[in-house]
Amino acid sequence: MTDADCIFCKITAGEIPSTKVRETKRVLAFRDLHPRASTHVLVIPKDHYANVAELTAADPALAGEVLAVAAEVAAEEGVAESGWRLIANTGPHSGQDVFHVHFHVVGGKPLGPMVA
Ligand code: DGP
Repeated sequence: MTDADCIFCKITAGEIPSTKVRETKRVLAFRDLHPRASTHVLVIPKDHYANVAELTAADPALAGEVLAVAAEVAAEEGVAESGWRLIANTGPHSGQDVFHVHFHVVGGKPLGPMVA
């Protein structure tokens, strides 16, 4: 399942370069192009789903795999103990720019209060 116009599908296909930090058969983790912290990694399912709701409705097991990879990335980045944040922007109010579901793994500094 891919979307020809999706930038993250192109990254998954190797058509756009990325700095990969972890890869499984169905999940890819790569560094954000515009990091907001020393650890800023995006974790995505390779299949195209627009957002968390689409992913969980279609394949909850895959959603679990994505979360497991996010936790593994945090551990590998050395931020498991100091703390990290998992962010999935969804829809206009969140500022979601890329409509291929992705989880930001952010850490390496105090992140401050969550904005709600
Ligand atoms: P969001 O606002 O949650 O949709 O964040 C999308 C993120 O994707 C943003 O932090 C920048 C990142 N990004 C956009 N295009 C690329 C790209 O081509 N490569 C990489 N590595 N990251 C990208």
